[in-house]
Amino acid sequence: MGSSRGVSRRALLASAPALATGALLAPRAAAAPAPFPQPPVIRSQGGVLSTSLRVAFTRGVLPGVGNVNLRLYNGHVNGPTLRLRLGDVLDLEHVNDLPPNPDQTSHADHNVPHKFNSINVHTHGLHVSPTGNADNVFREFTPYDPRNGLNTRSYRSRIEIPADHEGGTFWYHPHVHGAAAVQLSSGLMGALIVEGAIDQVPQVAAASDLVMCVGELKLARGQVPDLHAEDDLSSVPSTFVVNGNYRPQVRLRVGEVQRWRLVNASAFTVLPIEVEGHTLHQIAMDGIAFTRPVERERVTLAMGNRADVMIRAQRPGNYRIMAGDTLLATMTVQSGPGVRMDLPTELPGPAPFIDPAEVTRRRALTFHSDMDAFPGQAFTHAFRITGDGATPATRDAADPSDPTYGRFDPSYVNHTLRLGDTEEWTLTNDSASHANHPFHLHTNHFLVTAVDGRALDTPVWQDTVAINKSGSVTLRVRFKDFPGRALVHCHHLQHEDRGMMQLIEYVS
Ligand SMILES: [Cu+2]
Repeated sequence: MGSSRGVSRRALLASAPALATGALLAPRAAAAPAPFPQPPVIRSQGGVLSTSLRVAFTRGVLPGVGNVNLRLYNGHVNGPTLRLRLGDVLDLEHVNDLPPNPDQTSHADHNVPHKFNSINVHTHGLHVSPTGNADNVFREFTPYDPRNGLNTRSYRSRIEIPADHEGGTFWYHPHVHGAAAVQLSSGLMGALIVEGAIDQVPQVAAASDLVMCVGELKLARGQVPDLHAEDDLSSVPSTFVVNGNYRPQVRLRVGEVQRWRLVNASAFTVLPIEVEGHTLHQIAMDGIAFTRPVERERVTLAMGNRADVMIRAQRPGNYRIMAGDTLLATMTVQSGPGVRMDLPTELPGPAPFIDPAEVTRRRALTFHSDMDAFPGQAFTHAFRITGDGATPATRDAADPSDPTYGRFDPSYVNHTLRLGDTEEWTLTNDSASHANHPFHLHTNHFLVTAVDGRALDTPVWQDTVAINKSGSVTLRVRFKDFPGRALVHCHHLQHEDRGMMQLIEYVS
């Protein structure tokens, strides 16, 4: 198999048989001293990372939270960390051991949540092919179901990482339209690391390299409620976990510098992350290195965003790692002998620049939500993307007030994007009161040049960007080398599942 497991322990869910014998969690203190509980790490060997991700309901005790029964990768909240090098192949077997879908394979309205037991995989942020067996989110890995003649539960994906890919922090999760919010709320996510030039920077190489993948579980009596009728996951209480652990502790010595790979794997919540008494030195955003570190008191990550930050431990004590009012983890700076470690001053990231003269086409998209578009139906809200390329209404194509206007249609290509072109998109959130809508483009990073009408002093390469309430974002993007169909969507996954998504097609 060519994989190796990391040595550090983390909160493991006991499988059902283990639970029956009373064996739950190995206390973390009994393991080798680890700076922070990390998911198991699976590395590529000889240019290939080959492993199996099995998704099944797993019953057990999540320490600090209680009894749970969740759809999980390999029995853990938060899947393994996949660690690759430039030019490697990611060769995954996906085993779907979930029960058959009660609602079978189709649904009358595609934008009503459904098919919670079908999975697939999206390698969020990777610049790889979106077609075939690669980062193709239109595949559906159904569970074994004798009723529909599908007699397999094993699927493969093969994703080639280009040799000139950026080195950085990415992540993976299932991306079946209609099921994404339920499945991420159940703990189906994991970090994906591509090693690259940033890891060779001496001060970065000297620092402990820790994943902090923040998930938001939606638990009602230990389970994620399937959405039926008026059930709405937004109203289910949130339990935030870091690498699958509830409020874990990270330890540093005085003066120690660590590199943290922050991942917002929540389906619902923007995370303004800060550490009491400490400054964060951001070195990368969404897997792309900066050209030099940027000091921040707070790093705000929309759903899907990642930030690599470095932190230098100050005086001994306990410090809270917060996301707004939510305690995510604790940082303990140990008393005793300190160390002297340096922060980097220069980084190898690409210049944050696309010449506006390159832009050959402009598009304007509006993220629009209506609270009572479908009165009397199970799901009354409509989440749409209007403006250029909007999906015609299915009821009455000539009537833009038809509530089906602007919602995802898997058979309608909203935007044809020519490889080699450079475009400028303006994204608007026309709601003053409703949520922030994080925009995510598959396959290509974009350069955010303006937020809420103000040009950024230093534009930022991103693959996901928050569009604030009554706000806007301007971005420039070059469509590079991979033809095929892919998606743009809101990364509030309940909005995505209900239609705030568009089909794009990259063409040669
Ligand atoms: Cu949204």
